[in-house]
Amino acid sequence: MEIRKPFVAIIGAGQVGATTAQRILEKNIADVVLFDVVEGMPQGKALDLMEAAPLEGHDRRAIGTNDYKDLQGAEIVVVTAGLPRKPGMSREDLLALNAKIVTDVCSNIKRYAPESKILLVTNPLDLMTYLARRVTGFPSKRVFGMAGVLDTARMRFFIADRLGLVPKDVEAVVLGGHGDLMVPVSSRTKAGGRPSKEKIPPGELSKIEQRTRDGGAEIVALLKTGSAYYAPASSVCEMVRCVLRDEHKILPVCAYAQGEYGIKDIYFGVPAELGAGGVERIIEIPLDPEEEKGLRLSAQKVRQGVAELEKLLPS
Ligand code: TXD
Repeated sequence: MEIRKPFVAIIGAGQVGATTAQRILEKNIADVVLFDVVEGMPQGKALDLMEAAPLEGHDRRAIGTNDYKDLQGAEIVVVTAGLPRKPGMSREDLLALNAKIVTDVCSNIKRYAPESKILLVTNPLDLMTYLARRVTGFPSKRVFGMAGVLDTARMRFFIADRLGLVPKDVEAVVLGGHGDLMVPVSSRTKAGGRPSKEKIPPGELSKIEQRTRDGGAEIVALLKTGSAYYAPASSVCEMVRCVLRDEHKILPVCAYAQGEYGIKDIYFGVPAELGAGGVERIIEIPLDPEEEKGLRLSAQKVRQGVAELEKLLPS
């Protein structure tokens, strides 16, 4: 089967990778190349997805592969390869293991898809996105990560659930590193067009903030054998669509900060415009002093992580 351009390549055909492929195909966004190191598995999943096409009514194509050559011509490469967390593990515990995998994957992206944009998903997210840029040397706007869209969706759902609203009618912003110090920007959340603060008492709102920070761990503790993938896949799909359709939508993106919010030279969750070029622009929104403080702390933690990561890498 011939894949048609523009297509998306997904590296890692596990839970997040395969579910992302399903969403991209069934929403009719693009053709998909699904890559994994496990022989037969991406081919099997791609074929299974294609056999759903007559029922789902889409005309997209997917192939599975163990050969990096099939990345040639990809418009955007989504990297989900790596290990997920087990109960009790932090995202940072995955650093050394996933750094090796992401280094290998990104060297191959550089070789076979040098013009592509790279969307990182593998944890620890901010550090793996930094690593992807370092390994490929791609311009920073072409390398970015998914976390804030997911964390924001979680917060939106929790607020909607509390107020009995339709989740899509709740707006929220979650910024910072994708870890325990992420910053739910409650001053910016809106439910049914009104600030959430008007509808939810402060104590309850801060519980929702904490549940958002713990959102990944809550699912890991329930599943016991892996981490979340339905909402992560929806989040990746949203970002991929913005790029392929050059939407310039503003989303929380793990992007390379170059002085915005007083943060420099690290990958970090900030509001950004996503378009055909990748991260077209980082947007600075007003924050209240507590949120600014939280953002600085979160940036410090990411910076420490980058220092740890650098120790593992050849200079
Ligand atoms: O918000 C976010 N960014 C995240 C991140 C949300 C959810 C999951 N998040 C992270 O994504 C998670 O912590 C993991 O680091 C990755 C992938 O999670 P997933 O749940 O999809 O893990 P799986 O099901 O174990 O799939 C990983 C696949 C698996 O099929 C392996 O065979 C494959 O990665 N793998 C590789 N593929 C290509 N190349 C190499 N070297 C490789 N090594 C493993």
